[in-house]
Amino acid sequence: MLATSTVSDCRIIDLPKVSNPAGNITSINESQDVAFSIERVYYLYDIPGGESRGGHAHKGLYQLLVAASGSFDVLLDDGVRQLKVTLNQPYKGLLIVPGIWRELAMFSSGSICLVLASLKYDEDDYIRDYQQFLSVKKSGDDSSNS
Ligand code: T46
Repeated sequence: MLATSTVSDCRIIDLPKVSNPAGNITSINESQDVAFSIERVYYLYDIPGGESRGGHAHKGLYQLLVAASGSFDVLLDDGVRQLKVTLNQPYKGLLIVPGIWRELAMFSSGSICLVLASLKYDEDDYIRDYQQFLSVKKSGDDSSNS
C-alpha cells in the first residue's frame, strides 16, 4: 500500500453522535468505526496561529484524524493528486492510509486534532523527505521500505 495508495483511499468516516441538550457525545469503537486496531491515541493542541504540522508520509501507519475542537485543513498528496480536506466536526473522522503525504494547516484558535493510530510511535515508519516520498511512489513497488 505504501507505493500504490492514492488520496482516493482516504475517506471521511461518520462517527456516532449522541445529541443531548446538555452536550453531545461521540464514541469511537474499534471494530465498528475504525478499520484498524487502535494501538495509540495522541492529540495536537496549543497550536499557535499560522503554524502547520505534518509534512511527512507513513510507510505502514493507518490513522483517523478528528477535529475534537475547532477546525483545520489536511492536505493529502499521493505524489500525483492532492486533496484538501477541512475537518471541523467532532463526529467526522478522516482515515489516512499508508503512503500519503500529509500537511495540517489553518488551525483555528484552540483547536484540537485527535488522532487514533494503528501502530506505536516509530520514527522508522516516517518518510520525512518529499523527494524520497516521490521516488517510493514512482517505483510502484509496495515491497519498498525505503
Ligand atoms: C501525523 C500528524 C497528524 C512522540 O514522541 N510520540 C508520538 O506519538 C508522536 C505523534 C510524536 N512524538 C514526538 C516525535 C517528535 O519529536 O513528538 C515530536 C513531534 O512529532 P512530529 O513532528 O511527527 O509531529 P507532527 O504534528 O508533525 O505529526 C504528527 C504525527 O507524528 C504524524 O504521524 O500524521 O501528527
